[in-house]
Amino acid sequence: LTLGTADYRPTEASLAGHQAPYWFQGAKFGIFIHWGVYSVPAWAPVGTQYAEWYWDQMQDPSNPTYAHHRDTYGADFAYDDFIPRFTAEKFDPRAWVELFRDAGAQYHVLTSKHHEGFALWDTKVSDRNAVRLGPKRDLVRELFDASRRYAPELHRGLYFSMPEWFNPDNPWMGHAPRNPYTLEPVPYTGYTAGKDYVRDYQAPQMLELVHGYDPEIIWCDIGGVNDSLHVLAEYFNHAKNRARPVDVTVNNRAGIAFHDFTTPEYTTYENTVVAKWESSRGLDPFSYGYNAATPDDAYMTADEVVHSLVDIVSKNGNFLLDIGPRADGTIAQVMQTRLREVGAWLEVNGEAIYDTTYWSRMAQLGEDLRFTVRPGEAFYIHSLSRPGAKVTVEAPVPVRAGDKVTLLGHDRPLTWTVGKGALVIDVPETARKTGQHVWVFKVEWH
Ligand code: FUL
Repeated sequence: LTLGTADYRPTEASLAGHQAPYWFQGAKFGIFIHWGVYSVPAWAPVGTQYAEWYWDQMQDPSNPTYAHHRDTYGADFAYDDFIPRFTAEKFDPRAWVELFRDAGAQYHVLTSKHHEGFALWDTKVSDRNAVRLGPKRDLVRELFDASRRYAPELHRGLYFSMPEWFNPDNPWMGHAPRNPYTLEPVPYTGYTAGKDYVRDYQAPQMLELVHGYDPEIIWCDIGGVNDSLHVLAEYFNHAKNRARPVDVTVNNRAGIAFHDFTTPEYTTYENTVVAKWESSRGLDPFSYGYNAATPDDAYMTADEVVHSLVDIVSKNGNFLLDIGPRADGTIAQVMQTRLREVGAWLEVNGEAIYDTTYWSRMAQLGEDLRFTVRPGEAFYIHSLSRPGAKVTVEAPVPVRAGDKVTLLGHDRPLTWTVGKGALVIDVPETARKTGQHVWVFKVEWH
């Protein structure tokens, strides 16, 4: 006897029955990883986006990358000549997933293939991949295996670029690669031209990921030509019809109208948006991929990360924070330190973040206060600045006589009053002196 819901069909109407699952709603914080051949040159002019766009930018004589490449590597050095230098020789997937877990993240999303078209998994439809070339390892498989084994509480996702800039078969956005200085054609290493881009290449690759790696998130990028109605119906059916069904999700960049969540990039929404959303950005102020030219002190501080996280969560968003590992698989110390600092804050304050929901007001306007709710249990007041002797939340506030008010990280209940519906919490000096990044007051409903 088989019980279960009907399969999804490849139509917008059928897919519209799918929503971002509860775990994704509650997860709030994930780690994005941009890793590929671009991690070898690892360069963009500081102050401009994005280092993973190196190949595109080196084609453009008006971009500093054009001269940088010629001066550093020579005019005959093709982008694909970086592939053998993408070694992953120090890639320690266990250390990666333990770092993500220590950061307090609930999921990770790795670039399975970026616009450069180099697949990090063992794709059968092209030799342009990390098993045949470069590392000679299935990097997606290794990360997912380590994640399941050493950090099983994390959810696993994969980014996938729908187009490839220089795929000769890509009818949209693609054109065969050329030497930028001579405009002579250069090979698209590992790839055999003459395929139907969507039917014989893009859709089969996405289905290889679905069936071979069981990602819980597919994070498509750019959209454009696609067979996403079929691919996503198959993705959802595969996930729900497994012996142990999984709840999976997809973003809004698959090239069709249907999506589970939207994806503001290096920005957030101004107010609460009830339809699920996820904001992403790098720890690097201008890049997802590693930019070796970025000085350590330019990276986001833990203060900035925690403030962003709290602000985003108060408006119903998730925060997908990106790091760019080096070509050898190591993660710069500054990135590790920031992630661990964020994790230390979440260790104390995570109950005000994970599995919470937004309140009727996301913020107290003009003040550094943000709000979250744990339905039926507690109301949280996040102060983005170090509190003074009193914290005042304007009326109406969901607090009644007998409720307990505390500052997370401090054991002692705080005294409070309600006057004209506004809540005034007395913050003792000991509480004011400790803590960092964001101070969270908890109103525990009785
Ligand atoms: C963008 C890409 O072009 C960027 O390189 C990055 O991957 C970002 C998440 O999505 O559209």
